[in-house]
Amino acid sequence: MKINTQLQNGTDGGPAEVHQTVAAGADALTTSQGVKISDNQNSLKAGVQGPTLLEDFVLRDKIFHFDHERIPERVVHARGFGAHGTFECTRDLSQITRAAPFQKVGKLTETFVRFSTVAGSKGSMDLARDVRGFAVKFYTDEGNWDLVGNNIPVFFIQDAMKFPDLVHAVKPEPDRGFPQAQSAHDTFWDYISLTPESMHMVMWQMSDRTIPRSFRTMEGFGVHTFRLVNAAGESQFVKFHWKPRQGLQSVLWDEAVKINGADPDHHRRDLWEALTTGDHPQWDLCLQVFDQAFADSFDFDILDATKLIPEELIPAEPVGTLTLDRAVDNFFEFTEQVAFCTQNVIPGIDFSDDPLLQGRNFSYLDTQLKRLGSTNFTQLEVNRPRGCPMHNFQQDGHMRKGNRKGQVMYEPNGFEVGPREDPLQGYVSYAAPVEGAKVRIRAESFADHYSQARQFYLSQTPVEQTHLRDALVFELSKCEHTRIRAAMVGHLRNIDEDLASGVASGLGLPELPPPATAARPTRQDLVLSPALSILANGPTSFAGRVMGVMVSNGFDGTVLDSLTSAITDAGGKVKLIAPRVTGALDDRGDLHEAQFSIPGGPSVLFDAVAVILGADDEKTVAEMPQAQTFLRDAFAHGKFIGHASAQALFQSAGLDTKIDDGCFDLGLIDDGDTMARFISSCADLRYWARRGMV
Ligand code: HDD
Repeated sequence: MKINTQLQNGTDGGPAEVHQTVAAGADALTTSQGVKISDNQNSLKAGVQGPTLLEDFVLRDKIFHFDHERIPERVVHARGFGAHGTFECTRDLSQITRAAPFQKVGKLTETFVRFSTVAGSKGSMDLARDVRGFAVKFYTDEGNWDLVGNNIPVFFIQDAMKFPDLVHAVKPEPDRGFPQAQSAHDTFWDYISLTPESMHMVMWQMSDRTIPRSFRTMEGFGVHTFRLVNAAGESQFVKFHWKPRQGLQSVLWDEAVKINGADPDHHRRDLWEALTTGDHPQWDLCLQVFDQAFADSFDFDILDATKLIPEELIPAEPVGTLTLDRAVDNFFEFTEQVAFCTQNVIPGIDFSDDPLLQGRNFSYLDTQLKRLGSTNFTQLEVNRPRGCPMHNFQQDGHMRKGNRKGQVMYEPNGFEVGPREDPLQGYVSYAAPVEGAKVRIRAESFADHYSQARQFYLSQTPVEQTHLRDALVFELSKCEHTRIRAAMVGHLRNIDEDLASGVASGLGLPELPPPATAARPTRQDLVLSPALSILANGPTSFAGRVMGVMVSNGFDGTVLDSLTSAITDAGGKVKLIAPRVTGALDDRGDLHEAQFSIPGGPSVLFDAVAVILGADDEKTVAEMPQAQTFLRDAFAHGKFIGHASAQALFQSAGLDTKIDDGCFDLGLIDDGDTMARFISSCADLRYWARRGMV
């Protein structure tokens, strides 16, 4: 397309402004009515300096549309990031479900995935300590199936009746309108302290699960027990898990706080870069399948969304792989307008009687109408079934397009027009027997609130337990009401006494409050579950990770070359940080363009770092406070650090006497071994010994 760019003056010789006018082959700019626009910079006025005229339909068309560009954000999970993907079946499940994606090994199903944070509004930051949404829409041959999950396998509450209260408690306090995207405030912890069923989820929420390194490094869970139903109408129960091939990884709280300032879009940028550079993230869909006999024998109720089934008890078996392979080309059209509904199921998948799931089934459709403004949101590209046709007699409504043609818009009709029911292929709800009186009651089998919370806490590594305790101290320290802090410690005493006393001491409580009243005593006999730890399920290589390398003029180019090729071989990326973003000259005179200036590229943005300074600039860089913070933070966060000609910076950062086995002198590259050891150590992500934790 050709465009003429001209500087034009106003008719009275007024200030010059840019006008880009149409040239041969280019499209002309038009109004929404298709009328070509001659001037897109100036409104129509009565006289050169006169008032703007009401008849200026070009101006009104443009501003009218602009004024209505915003739609209500999601009431929860407002901040999200979506991507297209493909699901490949790796195990034929036709014996246990007739669900279309699982009928044949190799079967591909298009998907759309949206990750999100729960509490913050659309413009909040990515690294809030929060649960992450993990919602997947499968465009199957038999209709759309939405698996609307989180990165945590349990939930705060057992009954949907409580959801609005929970959300009101965590959202900004209504009188002051803050805090944003935080659970660290009075109303949240007040509500939680009065909701013992939330204790298991609170353990997950205070763990590093809620500060993931990337969307790519977190698990996903369908949370509820669902049903699989086969062609013969037989049913089994199932729980859905997404396991990242990238391995699990989280950041430290201090990193999260700093990342939010340095790059509030850290997670979406990370996924965007992965998608647009061909580093497509993958998750295995794993199923825990079980029958009624297991459900009857299990220690807890499988309908209780505050409980999980340990993988050591029922293994999560891989049945397919999700690959996110395409970024959206318009955020609003896809990520914002995508409408997930838990009730979107397909033949072969059915609900259980989990009261949380039942309530969700009502909420999602309802909220989409509010948000998207019309029942016709199902016609949008991102929401319409893609793997199969949509045929029915629905018509009209706001923004409807593609109504059926002709006289007949109902069924049955004697004109033999239009689609009909299909008793053989159509969706049939599993005929689960139902009995009993109508009651508002919580089942006895939902009463144990502490045993799995304890099991989770004790299944964490010592490092993770410390983080969990510190998170509780941090959050409860933000509560102004001491009664809330004490009440929470009372609950913790039912989970683990050491945890409770650690938190009490971190909060400076004068004495341990009594344990909270518990409907059931905490079980001490649950077997620990290593599957619940992040650190025990980390990556096995540096693939998909980023090494931040600080360079300055005159640096050793061969060290950077060999570091870059070693990182690339390991499947990682290198990003350069230099005093100026234009880059730095190496000792051979070659310019290496940087991605960050030193003030704009703090070490919290990277998985590991290297500092390769040049004699020309070493002193200047060593004197830069941001360069010192770069190194000091990397060191404090337990990162592996490569270095060459960086003595002055280590000295000015106060680290010259602290160099340890997590630091590698890449100047010793001649032995070849240091670089190899550096790269393989980086796969461990952190040198925990430096933080006093092994
Ligand atoms: Fe929900 C959105 C996940 C309980 C009501 N929820 C929403 C999203 C995710 C979840 C991932 C964002 C979807 C997207 O990206 O568009 N929600 C969960 C999980 C839950 C859960 C895993 C518990 C197991 N939710 C839950 C309950 C209710 C809701 C109990 C109401 C009774 N959730 C909603 C909602 C939202 C929503 C209000 C807001 C925006 C939307 O649906 O589309 O309907």
